[in-house]
Amino acid sequence: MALSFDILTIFPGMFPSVLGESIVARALAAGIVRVALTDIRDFAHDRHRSVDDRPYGGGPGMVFKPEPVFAAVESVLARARASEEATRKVILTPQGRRLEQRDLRQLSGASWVVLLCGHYEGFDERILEGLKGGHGFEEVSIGDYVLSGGEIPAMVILDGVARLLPGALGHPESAALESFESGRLDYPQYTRPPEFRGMRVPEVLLSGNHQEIERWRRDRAVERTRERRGDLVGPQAQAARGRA
Ligand code: 6GU
Repeated sequence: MALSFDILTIFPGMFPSVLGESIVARALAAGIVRVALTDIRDFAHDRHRSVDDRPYGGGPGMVFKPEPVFAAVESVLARARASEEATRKVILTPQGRRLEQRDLRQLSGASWVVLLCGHYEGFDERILEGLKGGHGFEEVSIGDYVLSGGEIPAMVILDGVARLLPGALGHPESAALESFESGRLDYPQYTRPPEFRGMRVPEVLLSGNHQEIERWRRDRAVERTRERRGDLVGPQAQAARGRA
């Protein structure tokens, strides 16, 4: 069954390039994924179509106003596409819980995913309270850095979820074998030629001995995970994966 995304944004024009290339485009063309964009500004009914205003208490930047955001969200939710259990509603802000591969995996099992993109200095807190309390939204961040809006994070989720859907990748097993699904980083990959600027492909990969190759790959993956990402190794990381 297809997964429908509804994306609410004040910058719908940012999306066509991502929707038009690579895996996401293929998934759309194959009918595995559907994407509907809603321009929050279409729900601003004052003379200037304003979606933002200055923060109470002063300070820099602008804040999303409650009325247009609620009107846009409620308009989208009124087109209920799936049962509540099969629906995930996500607000994208840097204050959210940090997205991980297991979240993408879970989202890929939904039938309907609603993504609300923040912008400016953020949402009026009553939007977050109302959407989390009343409509079952969760607040998600894609990492500990600040972007100018939730659009690129929404594209990150779209891409990361689309490629997990059956039929989206050339090789169905590719998704299961790679970094993070296994709790490890990928092993190093090589292709032809066997020697490039004096650097040789490791002999074992040319040996044809599949057992040896598998062992070499596992060892290299474990080694680089330990070296680069100590946070993915050890009892705490194991326990976290168990909860996934
Ligand atoms: Cl979801 N939004 C913004 N604006 N910045 C971010 C983010 C989201 N996740 C990480 N940085």
